[in-house]
Amino acid sequence: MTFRIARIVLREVALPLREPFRISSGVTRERRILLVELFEADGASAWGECVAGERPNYSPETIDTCRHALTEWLAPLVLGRTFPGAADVGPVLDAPVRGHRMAKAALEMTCWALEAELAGRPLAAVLGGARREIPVGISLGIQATPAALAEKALAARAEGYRRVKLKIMPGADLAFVAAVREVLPDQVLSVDANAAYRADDAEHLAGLDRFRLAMIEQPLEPEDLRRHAELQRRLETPLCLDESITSPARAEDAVALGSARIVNIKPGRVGGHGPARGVHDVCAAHRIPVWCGGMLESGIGRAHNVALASLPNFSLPGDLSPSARYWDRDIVTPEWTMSPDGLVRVPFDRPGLGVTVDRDRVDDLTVRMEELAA
Ligand code: NPG
Repeated sequence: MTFRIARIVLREVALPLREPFRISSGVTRERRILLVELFEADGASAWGECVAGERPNYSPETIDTCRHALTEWLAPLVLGRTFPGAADVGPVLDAPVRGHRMAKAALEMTCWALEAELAGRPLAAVLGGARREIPVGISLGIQATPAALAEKALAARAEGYRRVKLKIMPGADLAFVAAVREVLPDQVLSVDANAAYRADDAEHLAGLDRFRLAMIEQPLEPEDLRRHAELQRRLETPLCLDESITSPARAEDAVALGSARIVNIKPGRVGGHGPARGVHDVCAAHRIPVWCGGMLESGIGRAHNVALASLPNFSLPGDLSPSARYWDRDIVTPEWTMSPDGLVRVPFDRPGLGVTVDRDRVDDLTVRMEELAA
């Protein structure tokens, strides 16, 4: 089923988080989110979302670099053009533009939603997924004290989360993890450093082995696969890579070097659903389990992530918390929810994203809008 892209609307919305979210490199209080709406020549439309944040503390890209890349370089490559399918969009963006994966992903993922919409099929099915329910993990930001973190972790367990991930950084690690492990002796726990450590912290990080963590995520710099491999050889706990994995080829390198035993896939980080499936397949071929990360997305980005996470090798709980964890009110209906036993349902009973975008709410939250036409 071919489609021709006639119009692209880029909007920035500002969504206040219910609670500030602190990672090793900074805190997010309000999510400035870039939304993409694509219009097909015959009138069909679809939504997508860019995961880039306000500052370059997670990746070099930001919401502003993404808006620039989309308007100046990426949108002109697709506007007025007819595509045989969404899988053909990524290569068209990659040929003349290096990097800018988050900007590309916003556009590429929206094309998948459009394809699903036009075919009248759920996005999850179009991507090749089959899982009806995905186990959900929560990611807890860095708290002021170990006791405060332990309290949050207990509440998360009571809500049913299947895995509790703790953000760590030098000065907020061993004592914090110890406090949580003490109150939750049997819970699946993991930690995420967002690249806050250096190779010579290996001895210190080995101190985490005693907490029986499911994984230590992204301890070192994203570029540094070799030192992750050296660190993995010193630790019992599996390493998981997030920021480091930017493409299927990087995933292959990481596996070949032994840099990770688990991979976090965020389609918005790797350039879209096409490359995300590529990373998934590389990992599946090497028996490396994957899970779907989150970037404090609105319900639109969450719909894309949930659909992707229905693929077979997503065998570990994803950062797919329900809408109410982040927002007083989401921009989609129905909002994303989690069952009492920690599962999110994949909307296989509805075409496209499986949720409806609340246009009035989006309009209310829009702080900037741009329309690009062929
Ligand atoms: O539940 O969506 C969520 C947040 C999951 O911890 C989470 N995201 O490093 O994976 C990450 C982290 C993050 C959040 C990174 C915000 C950057 C900004």
